[in-house]
Amino acid sequence: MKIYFAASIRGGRDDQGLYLEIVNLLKDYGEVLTEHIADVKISQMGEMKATEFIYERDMGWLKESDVVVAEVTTPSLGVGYELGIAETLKKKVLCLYRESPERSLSAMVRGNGAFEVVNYKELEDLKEIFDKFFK
Ligand code: 6IA
Repeated sequence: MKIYFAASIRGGRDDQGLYLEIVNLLKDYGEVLTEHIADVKISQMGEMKATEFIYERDMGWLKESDVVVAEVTTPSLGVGYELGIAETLKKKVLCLYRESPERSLSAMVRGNGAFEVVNYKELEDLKEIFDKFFK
């Protein structure tokens, strides 16, 4: 099972520690192609490689993946783009969102029947969510 994990980079890195924990959990279900998303060395400025290289590499991994898991709490243009491509490629998609009174998930994600969108509160909730999704 090849898993494409998508999460915010330029959109903001406040949840980087959580991304690391999610990647570690996902490794119980398959190979995570995009492990670098959780890398503490990738700041909000992103990975220090040519943007064209990153785009081509990430799109290659997206095509190769069996499923896409996206942490969508921090809004990110890149994640939104990847989700649109994943839908076109007919990938199975799980979006993870932490609800809070001061924000609301985009209707393009929440309202899209092609995605499974799940609210969660903390890391401990994810095992059950993943067990169901990967079953
Ligand atoms: O718009 P964002 O940067 O928040 O988009 C994040 C999403 O796009 C992630 O799910 C990644 O798969 C992908 N992505 C965007 N930028 C990068 C990156 N470096 N390295 C790896 N994946 C990326 C940023 C650019 C750098 C040349 C400064």
